[in-house]
Amino acid sequence: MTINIGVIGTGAIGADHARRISKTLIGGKIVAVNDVNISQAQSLVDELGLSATIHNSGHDLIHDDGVDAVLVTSWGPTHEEFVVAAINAGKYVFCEKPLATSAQGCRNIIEAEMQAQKRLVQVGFMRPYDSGYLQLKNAIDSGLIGEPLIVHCAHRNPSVPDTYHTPMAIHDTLIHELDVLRWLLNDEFVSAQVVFPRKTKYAHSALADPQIVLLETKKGVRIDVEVFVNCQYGYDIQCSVVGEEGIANLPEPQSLLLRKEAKLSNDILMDWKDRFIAAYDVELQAFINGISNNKLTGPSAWDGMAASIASDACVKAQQSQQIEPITMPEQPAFYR
Ligand code: NAI
Ligand code: NAD
Ligand code: ISE
Repeated sequence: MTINIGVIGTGAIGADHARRISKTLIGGKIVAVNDVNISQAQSLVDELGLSATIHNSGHDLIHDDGVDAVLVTSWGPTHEEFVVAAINAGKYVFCEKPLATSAQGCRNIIEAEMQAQKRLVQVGFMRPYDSGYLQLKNAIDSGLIGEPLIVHCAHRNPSVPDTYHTPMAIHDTLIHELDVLRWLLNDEFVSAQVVFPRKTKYAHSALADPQIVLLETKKGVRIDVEVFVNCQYGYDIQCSVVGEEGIANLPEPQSLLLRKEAKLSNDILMDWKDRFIAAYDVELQAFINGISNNKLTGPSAWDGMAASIASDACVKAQQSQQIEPITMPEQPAFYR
C-alpha cells in the first residue's frame, strides 16, 4: 500500500523530507506540492523528478482527492491553519515543530482532532527517534545513574537569518528541548526563567543571543539550557543528565578522530539536516507506517501543546525577567 503525500512548504526541511520520502523511505509517494513561492515548489518537482501536482494554495492541496496525507513544513505561524484544515478533511497530517506558535493555537488543533475522534496528527519532534537520545533515555529508565537531579543542555546553531528574533529562540529552537526533556525525564515543567548574558556581536538588533533558560520540573529536577544561535563554530547539541549515582551524556555524532599536524581532532557538523538525518528518516517512516496500520504512534498534538504551553511561559519570562509558572492541564484519555 502506497501512501500519497502532499507537501505544504518546500523550503529547507520540506525539500529534505520530500527527498527522503522519494529516495530513502518506503511506502510513501509525493503526489502534490505547494509553496507561497511557487517557483520553489517547481524547483523541487524538477530536482527530484516528481510526477506531482503543483497547487496554488495549501488548502487546494489538502482538498486534492489524490492526497492521503499532508506534510506541513511551511513557516511556524502558518501551521495551525493547515493542520486544522487537514483534520477537518479527515486526512493524516505530519506537522513540523512548532505545532502552532502559541498554546491556544495547539488547543484549537486538539479540539479539531478530538472532534474527528481519531488521532490524525504527528508533530515533527525528531529527537526521541535519535539513537543518542534513546541511549540517554535507556540509561535513565534502567536506573543506571539513579534518579535524575540536574540536566545541563546546550542548543547551538552556527548562525540564523535576520528574520529570526528573540522569541524564536524559544518557540523555534528551545521547543526541541521542551519536548525531548519531558519525554526523557517522564516529567512535566512547573516553572521557567530566562537570563540574558552579554550579547554576541554576531546577533542583529532584534535578537538577544545567547540566552539561558532555567526550568524546574514537577519532580524537582533543575534544568539549564544555553540557546546560542550565532555560535559560529558549528551545530552543536549537548545534554548531560546528572543523576544520584552517575552522569549520562548525549553521545557526540560519530566522526573521524584525526591525528595530524600536531593536533588530535574531530569534525563538528554545521547543519541540523546532517546532525539528525537518521532521526528524520525514522520519524517519517514511523508516520508512513502509522498511516498504513491506521494508528499513529509518534509525538502527538498533545505533546505539541505541552511543549507550546512551556514555550509560552518562557517567552513571557523573556519579557518579565521573572520566574513564570507552567501549568499543564490533565491529559484526556484520548491522548493516553
Ligand atoms: P523555510 O523557510 O526554508 O521553508 C518554509 C517554506 O514554506 C518556504 O519555502 C515558504 O515559501 C513556504 N511557505 C511559507 N508560508 C507558506 C504558505 N502559507 N503556504 C505554502 N508555503 C508556505 O523553512 P524551514 O527551515 O524549512 O522550516 C519550516 C518548518 O520546519 C518550520 O516550522 C521549522 O520550525 C521546521 N523545521 C524543523 C526542523 C527540525 O529539526 N525538526 C529543522 C528545520 C525546520
Ligand atoms: P524555510 O523558510 O526554509 O521553508 C519554509 C517554506 O514554507 C518556505 O519555502 C516558504 O515559502 C513556505 N511557506 C511559508 N508559508 C507558507 C504557506 N502559508 N503556504 C505554503 N508555503 C509556505 O524554513 P524551514 O527551515 O524549512 O522550516 C520550516 C519549518 O520546519 C518550521 O516550522 C521550522 O520550525 C521547522 N524546522 C524543523 C526542523 C527540525 O529539526 N525538526 C528543522 C528546521 C526547520
Ligand atoms: C530550526 O527550525 C530547527 O528546528 C533546528 O533543529 C534548530 O536547531 C534551529 O534552531 C531552528 O531554527
